[in-house]
Amino acid sequence: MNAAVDAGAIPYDVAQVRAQFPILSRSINGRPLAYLDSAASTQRPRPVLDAVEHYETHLHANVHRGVHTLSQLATDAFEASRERVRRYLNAASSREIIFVRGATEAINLVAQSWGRPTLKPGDEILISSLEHHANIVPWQMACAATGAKLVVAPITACGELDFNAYLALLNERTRLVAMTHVSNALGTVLPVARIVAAARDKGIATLIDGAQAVAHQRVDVQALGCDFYAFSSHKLYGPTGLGVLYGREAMLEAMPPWQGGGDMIRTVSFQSSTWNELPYKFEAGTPHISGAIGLAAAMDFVESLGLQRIAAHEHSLLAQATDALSQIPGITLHGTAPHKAGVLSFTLKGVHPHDLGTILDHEGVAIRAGHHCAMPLMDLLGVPATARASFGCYSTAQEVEQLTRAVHKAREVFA
Ligand code: 7TS
Repeated sequence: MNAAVDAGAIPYDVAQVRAQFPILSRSINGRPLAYLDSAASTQRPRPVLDAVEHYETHLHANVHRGVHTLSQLATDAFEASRERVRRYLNAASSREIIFVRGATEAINLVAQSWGRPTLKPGDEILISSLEHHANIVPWQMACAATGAKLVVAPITACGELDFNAYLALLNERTRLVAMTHVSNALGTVLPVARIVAAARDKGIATLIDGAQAVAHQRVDVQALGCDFYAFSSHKLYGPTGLGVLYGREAMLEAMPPWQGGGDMIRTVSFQSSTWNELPYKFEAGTPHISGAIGLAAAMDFVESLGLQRIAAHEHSLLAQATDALSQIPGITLHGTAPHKAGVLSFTLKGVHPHDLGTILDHEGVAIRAGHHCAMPLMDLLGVPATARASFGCYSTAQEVEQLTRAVHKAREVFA
C-alpha cells in the first residue's frame, strides 16, 4: 500500500469514489438515494463486482479437490485471497485466517470450539454492555452448556466502556474477554489495545468483534495481541455470506474442529477420522469461493483509498450530522463518546424510530431503525429502538443535508 495515500497527501474526491458504486446512482421513491446504512451493510464498488464476475466467468471450479487445471486456478485464487486477508490484518500466518460465513459464525466457532471444551462451572466470560447479539448469545449458549457465567462490563453515560469497572471485573475466574472494537449501535470506538493488554497481563484469552471496525481503521492483530478477531466481508465493501475468523495459531491448533465434513479431514474411516491442518480444520464443506475473491478485491479497494483518509472523511460527516441533528428540537443523540466511528443514533420525541425510518425512506434516505441487535443496550438507554445513520467511504455532505431535511419533515408531520 502507498503510505503517502494513507497519510492524507491526496485530497479525498468523494465524487470519484461514488462513481465506482453503481447502486448509488439509483433513485428511491423518486428521490436520489441517500444510503446511510453502511453499518448494516456497505455497498460494493465496481472492482469487487468485476473480480467476482471474472472469477465466475473464467475461473470457477471446486477448490482443494481437482487435479484439473480449472480447479487449480480456483484454488490459487481462493488461497491468494486468504493471503490478502492475512496482509490486511497483519496476521503472522495465513494458517490463522479461517473463512466463515460472517462475524456471527466466527464468534460461534470460538464459542463452540474453544468455549465448550475449555469452560468449567464458575468460569467467567467478560463482555461489554455495548455488544451486538452475535457477541452475547453464543456465549450464553456456551455458558448454559458448561456452567460458566456471562459477566457484563458497564458503560458510562456517553457510551464509553467504563474502563476502571472493566479492570475491576478481571479476576482469576475470567477465561475470556470478548468485546466489540466499535459499537454498531452507538459508534463508540473501544480502547481494544488497552482492553487486550489488561486481559493478557492476567493470562486471559481475548476475542475482538471487528465487524464495525475493519472498514474504518487499520487493524493489526499482532500489534493488538488478541487471540481472536472476527469480521464480515459485507461491511467491508465485499460480498455477503463470507467472514473471517483470525485466530492465533497456537490457540487454533489446540481447538477441536466444530463442523465435520469434506475438506476439514485428513483421513476418514467408518470408525474414526483425523483432522486436516490449519486453516482447513475449521472449513468443512465447499467454501464461498467467489466471496473470498470479492473480499480480497474489497481490501485492495479500501487500501487504495487509504483507511486514514476514509476515516477522516467519515469523521467530518459525523461532525456535520451531529451538529445539524442536535439543533432539531426534540432530538436526543444516543452515544456521544469522544472517540466514535461514523455512526449516529438518535430518537425524536413523540415519533417512534420505525415511523421516522419510514418517513425518511419516502425522502430517499436509507437509515436503520430498530434495536440494532443490541437489545440489552437499548434497555440500558431506556429506549425500545433508535434511528441510526451510518457512513461509508462514499457518503456525502449532501446526504447529511438530505437526512437533516427529512428529519425536520418527520417532526412537522408528527407535530
Ligand atoms: N458484530 C457487530 C458489532 C455487528 O455490527 C454485526 C452486524 C455483527 C457482529 C454480525 O455481523 P454478521 O455479518 O454476522 O451479521 N451488525 C448489523 C447492524 O448494525 N445492522 O445490521 C447488522
